[in-house]
Amino acid sequence: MEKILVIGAGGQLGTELTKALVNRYGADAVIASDFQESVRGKFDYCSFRTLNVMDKEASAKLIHEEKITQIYHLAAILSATGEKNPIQAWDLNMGGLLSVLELAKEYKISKVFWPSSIAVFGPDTPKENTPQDAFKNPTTVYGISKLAGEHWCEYYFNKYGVDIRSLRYPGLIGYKSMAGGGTTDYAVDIFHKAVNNENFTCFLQEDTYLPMMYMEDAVNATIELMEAPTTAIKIRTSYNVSGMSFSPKEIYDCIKMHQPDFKIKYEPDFRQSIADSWPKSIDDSAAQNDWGWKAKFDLTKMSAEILTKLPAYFNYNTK
Ligand code: AKB
Repeated sequence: MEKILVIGAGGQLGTELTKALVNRYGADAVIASDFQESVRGKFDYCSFRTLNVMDKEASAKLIHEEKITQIYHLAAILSATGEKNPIQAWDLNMGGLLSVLELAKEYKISKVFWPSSIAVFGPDTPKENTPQDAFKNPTTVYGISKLAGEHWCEYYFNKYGVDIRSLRYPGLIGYKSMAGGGTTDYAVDIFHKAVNNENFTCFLQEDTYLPMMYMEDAVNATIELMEAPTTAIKIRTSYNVSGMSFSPKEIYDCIKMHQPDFKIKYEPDFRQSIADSWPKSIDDSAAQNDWGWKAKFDLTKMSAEILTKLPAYFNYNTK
């Protein structure tokens, strides 16, 4: 039987991916883990273990005792938070990955998933329809760690046969978690402000286009990649995946159609230069061709769904 360990399960992606894995493989097949004990309550439907991925001994013990066969390693410090403490971001993002790769080799883990990001690209990357193999000169410590991580993943596949698979996520937008310190996270926050009838101050300029993806698409992409036959996986660094692209003005206009009184103002800060260094849209033809990827949500469909479901999920009183 497969036994799946999700590391960093309490974050934005982990919260939804863990649930999807349990729905698919059953509660007995999944262990959620996070270094924060406080997220335990999110996982009343499966086992939860407190785990700091930097503690290699504790990770090894858990993998050994629970006979783990697959790992989804999601723990990371995102772009904006990473710029406030670059060394800490590097230590966690690189140290965590290297520890998981070593353990995967040692314990013969059958499959590992590790998220990369559009942050691997930089100011000299073509901005429109950014190709899979485009030039990469990341300017954030997060992007540098993701680019190095992609090469480590490929190295462990080539050298040790570790079946590690990865996606370069765009900004992920869901309604089940608060924003997590990313540059794209304004597009998570904006919904919370809108449903609470508060004004929104956006830290990016109104015309800043970025690639984004609804969480349901991100979860599906992840599971589809992990279930694809090994022979279909031609890229062992990380796959470009595309969902939608929009600017702050466009998402605001979309929300305003549902909430006509909603107000926004723009106060760009240090995150503007991070956003400016990233692509505006992504070419994901390799993912489409190799394992059949196709996103289902556009901005309109995503916004309607979030505005409907968010208030009840967070128990907001939105009279
Ligand atoms: C971030 O903004 O840092 C992340 C990402 C694009 O990887 N959402």
